[in-house]
Amino acid sequence: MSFTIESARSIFPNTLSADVVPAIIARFNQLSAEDQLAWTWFAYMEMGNTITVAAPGAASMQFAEGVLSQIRQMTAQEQTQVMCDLANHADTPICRTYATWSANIKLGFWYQLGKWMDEGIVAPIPQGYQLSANAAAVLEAVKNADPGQQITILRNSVVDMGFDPGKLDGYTRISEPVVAPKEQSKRTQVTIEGVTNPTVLSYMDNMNANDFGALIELFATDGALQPPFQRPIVGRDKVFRFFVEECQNLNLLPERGVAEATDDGYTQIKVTGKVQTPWFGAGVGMNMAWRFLLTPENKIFFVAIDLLASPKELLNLVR
Ligand code: ECH
Ligand code: GLY
Ligand code: GLY
Ligand code: GLY
Repeated sequence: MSFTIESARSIFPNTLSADVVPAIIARFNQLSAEDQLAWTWFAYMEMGNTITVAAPGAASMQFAEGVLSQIRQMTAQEQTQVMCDLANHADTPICRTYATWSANIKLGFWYQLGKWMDEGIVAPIPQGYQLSANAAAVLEAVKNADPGQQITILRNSVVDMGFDPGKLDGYTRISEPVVAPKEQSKRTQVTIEGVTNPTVLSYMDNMNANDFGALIELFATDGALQPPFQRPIVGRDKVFRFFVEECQNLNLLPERGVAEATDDGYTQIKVTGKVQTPWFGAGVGMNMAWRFLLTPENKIFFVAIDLLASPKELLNLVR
C-alpha cells in the first residue's frame, strides 16, 4: 500500500480533536448579524476576565489603517452597518478589502474596533441588548470550552467574516511583513519524550525560530500540512506561503510522542504538547497534536495539526 494525502489524513485515528469548535461555529453562523456581533462582544468580554490579548504590532496594523479611519469618521448608524455587512459577508468595498487580509490583520482590525467601541468612538453594542435564546445558549456553550478552544472559536469566526475571497478574481493577499529568522545564538531546541526523529525535532525548532526557509526544506515536494479544522494545504509553495502568512512568532512546546514504522518504509509519528500564539503568549497554552507521516527519505509527506478535545488527550498516543 502506498499513501495518498487523503489516506494520510487518517493516521492515528484515535486522536480526539475539539469538535466543540466547529459545532459552536455552526451554531454561531445561524445567528443574525446583530446577534453575531453582540455574541462576539460578550464572548470577548468574558474571555478578557481571565486572559489578556496583546495589542497588534504597528507593522501589521498599517494595512487596516485606511479602512479603520474611514469607519472612525462614519456616523454611529453607518458604523453599525459596516459591522453587520462584515458579519453578513455582504458585497461592499470594505467587505472586499477585508477578504484580502490575512487572519492576523483581520484580528488586529477587530481589536482596534473593540477598543473604539469601549471608548465610544465606534457604535457600541446597544446597552441592554438582549441576545436571542439561541445566541444565549451558544454563549453558555463557549463558556464551558477551555481557553484554547475559546480563542480558536473567536479567531475562526473573525476569519470567516467579510466577502467570500473565493469570489474575488485576481487579488493581492495582504499580510504582515515577514520577520527575520532568529539568530542562531537565540534559538532553542525542543526535546520530545519518546521521539528522536531529526525531521520532527527540526520542524519544531525551525518553526520556533521563524526559519521558514529551512522549515519548508523538511517537506517532500508534494508534501501537505493540515491546520486545525481545515483541508490539507498541498505542495511546498502553498505550505510556504501559509508559514509566512500565519505562523510567525508561534511557540511550539511539544512534550511527548510515539514513532512507528509503516508500510513502504514510511514512518508515522504522533507528538502532543502545547502551542502558544503571539496574541496571548504564555497566557493560553493550546493542547495540540501533530500527526506526521514521513517518507523513507525522512521528508514530511503529511502533517496534521489538531486542537485536542481535552488535556487528557495529551497522554493519548495509541494508534
Ligand atoms: C468585537 C465585537 C464585534 C465583533 C468582533 C469583535 C472582536 C473580536 C476580537 C477577537 C480576537 C481574537 C483573537 C484570537 C486569536 C486566536 C489565535 C489562535 C492561534 C492558534 C494557532 C495555532 C497554530 C498552530 C500551528 C502549528 C503548526 O505546527 C503548523 C502551523 C499551525 C469584540 C469588537 C469580531 C478582537 C486575537 C487560536 C493553533 C502548531 C497550524 C498554524
Ligand atoms: N499581537 C500579536 C500579533 O500581532 O500576532
Ligand atoms: N487555528 C489556527 C490556524 O489554523 O492557524
Ligand atoms: N497568531 C498566529 C496565528 O494566529 O496563527
